[in-house]
Amino acid sequence: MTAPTTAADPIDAYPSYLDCLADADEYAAIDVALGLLDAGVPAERLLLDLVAPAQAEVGERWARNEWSVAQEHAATHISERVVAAVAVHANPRPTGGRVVVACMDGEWHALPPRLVAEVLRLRGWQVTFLGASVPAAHLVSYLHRNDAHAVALACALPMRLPHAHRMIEACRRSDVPVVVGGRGFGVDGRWARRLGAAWAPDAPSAAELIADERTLRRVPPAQLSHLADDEYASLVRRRAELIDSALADLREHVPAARSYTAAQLDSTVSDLGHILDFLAAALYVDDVSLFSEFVAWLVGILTSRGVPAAAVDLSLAHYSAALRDFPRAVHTLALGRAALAAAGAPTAR
Ligand code: B12
Repeated sequence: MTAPTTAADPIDAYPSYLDCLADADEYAAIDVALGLLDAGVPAERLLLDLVAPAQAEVGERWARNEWSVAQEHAATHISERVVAAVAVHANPRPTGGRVVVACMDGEWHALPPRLVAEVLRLRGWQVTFLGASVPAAHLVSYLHRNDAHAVALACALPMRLPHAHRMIEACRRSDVPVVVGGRGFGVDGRWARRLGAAWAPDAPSAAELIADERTLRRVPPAQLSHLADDEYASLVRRRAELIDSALADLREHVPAARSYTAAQLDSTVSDLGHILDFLAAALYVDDVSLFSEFVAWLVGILTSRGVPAAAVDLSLAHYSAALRDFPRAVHTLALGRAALAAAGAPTAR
């Protein structure tokens, strides 16, 4: 059991709360949270100054390979229970209109928008939380059947941005104003602006924006004229073929790859797909930094797991040769390779 805490501030309680997550001790975690509420800490602060940073730390520990996927899942489950306990404890009654909160299609990070949903509820909105990966058509038909003041869409992974754009447009066609958020739009929301969507960095800003319908609707249009070069669409069409040829290249140049187990093969195919999906998203929003940031992140993940990052360079070089007729893709891959070298990873050729 985790030692009980008597802290009356989320920042003081943070270390012992994190211990509860590390020990997978959900009872102690809920005790910490309810103790803070009983001590007069507002529910909103508890969600944003305790649960949210603890989840970010969970992610860092997973990324550094200090915590397994199982430990991350256990900690996330506890955070979900804590959020539910806080919601039941506060139990505000709605005074405002309905706000629908949902994750983009293919987006499984439901906890961040759940925190946003609870903050909106605490501020009087009647919130319908649709959770993870909502298909665009289903969201639209839901909006048609239920009168909504606004819809809040979450995206944690930049590679989902093309889907995010389709979803934003679908909501617009239903004449429901949209606010988007989550780390997938970039730390400063620059990719939301590129897609022509109102962006909020956090739950309180989202609440303010939703309360100001005029600002929410007055968003500069998307800047996506670069898509006319068809690079993004061609890359998406060739995804499966590119993964196959990159795998064959890897097997030819990295002898160890020829005797990969089924699990190693699966994760290699998944990594090769991720590289292409991030490249496609970078082409979609026409921002090379999206791809370079991803490459730097991938190197960190691989090296902390003892996987040689040189293989990444081999795959980037392969994609670059295969996509030689696509100047934006070639340029993006070249900067990705430079990011790889800057992160200290040896180059392949
Ligand atoms: C838990 C978790 C998961 C869980 C999610 C379960 C759940 N119920 O949510 C599961 C296991 C499903 C998961 C899967 C994956 N994950 Co994950 N995950 C996380 C983790 C550890 C915590 C997420 C969280 O709750 N964060 C806490 C919230 C509060 O932080 P926040 O996002 O910054 O949110 C604030 C603002 O951004 C904003 N905001 C957020 N959403 C919204 C929405 C709206 C509308 C608005 C207005 C504002 C807003 O307000 C919030 C509060 O103020 C993060 C680490 C992290 N730093 O977040 C990784 C992380 C996001 N995951 C990551 C990855 C890579 C993955 C996987 C690809 C792993 C894999 N190989 O399978 C998959 C992808 C699944 C998919 N297709 O969606 C990476 C992403 C890196 C990158 N380069 O993009 C991260 C950053 C981990 C890391 N450090 O590397 N993950």
